Amino acid sequence: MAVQPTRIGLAGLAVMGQNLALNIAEKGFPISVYNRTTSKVDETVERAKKEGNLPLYGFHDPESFVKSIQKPRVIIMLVKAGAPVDQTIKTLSAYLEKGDCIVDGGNEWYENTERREKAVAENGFLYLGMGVSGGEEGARNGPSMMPGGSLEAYKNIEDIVLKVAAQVRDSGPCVTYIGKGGSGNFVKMVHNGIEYGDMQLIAEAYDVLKSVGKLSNEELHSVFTDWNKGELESFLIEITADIFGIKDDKGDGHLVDKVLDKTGMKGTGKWTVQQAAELSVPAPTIESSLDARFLSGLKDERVQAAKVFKAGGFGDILTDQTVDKKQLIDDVRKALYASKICSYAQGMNLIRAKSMEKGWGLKLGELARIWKGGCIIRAIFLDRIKQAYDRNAELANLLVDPEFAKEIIERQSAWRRVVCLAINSGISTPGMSASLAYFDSYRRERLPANLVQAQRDYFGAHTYERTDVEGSFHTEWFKIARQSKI
Ligand code: NBP
Repeated sequence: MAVQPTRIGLAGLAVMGQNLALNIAEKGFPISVYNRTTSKVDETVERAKKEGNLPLYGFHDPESFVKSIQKPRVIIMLVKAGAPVDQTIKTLSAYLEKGDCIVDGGNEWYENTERREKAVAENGFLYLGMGVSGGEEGARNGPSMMPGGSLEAYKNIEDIVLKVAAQVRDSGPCVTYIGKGGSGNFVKMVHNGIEYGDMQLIAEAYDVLKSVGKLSNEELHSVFTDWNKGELESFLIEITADIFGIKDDKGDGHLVDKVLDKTGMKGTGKWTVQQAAELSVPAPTIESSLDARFLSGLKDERVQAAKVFKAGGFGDILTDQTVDKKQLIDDVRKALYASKICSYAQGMNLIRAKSMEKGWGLKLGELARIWKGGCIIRAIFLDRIKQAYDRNAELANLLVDPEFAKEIIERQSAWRRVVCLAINSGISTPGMSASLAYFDSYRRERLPANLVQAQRDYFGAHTYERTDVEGSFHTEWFKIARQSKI
């Protein structure tokens, strides 16, 4: 029990809540904690003692929890998104007072945050939707945080989040006030969509190197370790290198080979793709990474399909050509980097489109800055994105930033070689192929869309525009085509 009122409260002590509460306490902010199931309160208090007698105080009932916090109160909720958030708000609201702030730190759908911000305002409470990235480790030692909603609420928590967030040399704490309404949740959602893209592209690089290049796990460990020293340096490349180094403790060989090829997901990637479609923003790399997860889920069907095609003489890999390993490793690195540029270009453009629709005024360069540390997509590459938007905040697409354009041109031959090799070998590289198609479509002045538009006008009188004369035109295609045959 705290003698003095605590500075802040946190409700929801599962993986994220427990670790974030300890992080806040460690930074010197006395914190009250509460969880529906009280054993988690005791567990957290125990950890706070063990981890250095941190100023963390546990409460088993919501009333004493809320009343232990200094006014205006700030309470972070870290419970499962959806109904549990509504329930927690209801429970806490009974004891809150005008001017108190509720902060949802979960992966919430942005419209739920906007609805709740309005609803709690009726009682005089302020509301923030704050995406938190970095998983368990990030929450404990410094996450990237994306708070959006009431600016006044942000001001009440700013001193805390600036200290609790990951700190990156030369670019500061990985947190900033994102913008109004549900913008913090929206940005966190797209961050997760980009994360899906990154993971898929890395998995494809692995598949090509392993299945076509015949690299062993030891070789893969050393390739990814090496890649993590250059332009691909990032958390995801680093953990991938670690994974290839881990032996199976239940048998021979490496653990990665025993892991079932079936990916789980919680929904933020799907929301990102739905939003891209809603806003007519092309996001093929992120979409292909979601489809790849869906296809991975069809494990039983894939096992049956493999049997059907094996019986028809189709092996797993369609070529046994020997490749120059050194050249392949270099090509795959370049293909991965170029594809990554496309994926981030899509994510950033999706955020910009939403920002324009909602009038959020989001600063894309600032987002790249706060993703540089603490979060799952943290990478040296984000510095280049920040610089691109610093050079030109209105940049239509990262692909046309002069630095990125140069990098893509330098890598495009290698990128095409990898995609062709994969196609000829029967290895699917949906992320790399979709990225290349995105690049090849975006850079072309004229696409075959003229024919699609002519077809639309032919069967549906949808009209078309011309390249040489202003206006809207319709042609009786059928009549003319048939008459000319008579
Ligand atoms: P979970 O998403 O697994 O949620 C568990 C917490 O929700 C527990 O504290 C649980 O209380 C509480 N809860 C539930 Br379930 N139903 C409740 C209800 N009706 N009323 C009150 N509390 C309820 O926890 P998490 O993995 O720590 O994630 C928290 C949030 O952070 C989620 O939105 C998640 O998407 C997001 N996030 C997670 C990660 C990660 O790596 N795990 C990373 C980034 C963001 P109980 O103990 O009484 O059941």
